[in-house]
Amino acid sequence: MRKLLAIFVIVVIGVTGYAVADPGPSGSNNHGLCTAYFNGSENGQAHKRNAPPFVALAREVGNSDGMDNDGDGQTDEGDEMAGPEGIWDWCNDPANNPKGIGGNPDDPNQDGDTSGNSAGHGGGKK
Ligand SMILES: [Ca+2]
Ligand SMILES: [Ca+2]
Ligand SMILES: [Ca+2]
Repeated sequence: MRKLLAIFVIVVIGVTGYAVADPGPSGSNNHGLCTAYFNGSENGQAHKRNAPPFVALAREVGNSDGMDNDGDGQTDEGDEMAGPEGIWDWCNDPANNPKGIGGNPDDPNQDGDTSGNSAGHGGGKK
């Protein structure tokens, strides 16, 4: 019975092309996603960034930013996720988000070290 259901689901997805879990940026919700991502308490932001829509946003940005985000020598190969700095740039690009980031967002680029080596990858090289 289980198996039948699984097959049914696969067939439905195949026929309609509808992906069950695709809550990421769709164009129309970019403004809301960007605004939510960069607003709220630091703790709250850290939590919600694990939620599917924000993970999808990080993926979308990470796989289209021309950078090797995960440092494995391949660029935009499909499994990369951008960090807050990359998402900030993406959200401030009128091509992605004409309305900009709403609210009172925190610029991750102005948090701490702004001297010189702002390569934008999330640590690792010390
Ligand atoms: Ca990579
Ligand atoms: Ca990338
Ligand atoms: Ca990779």
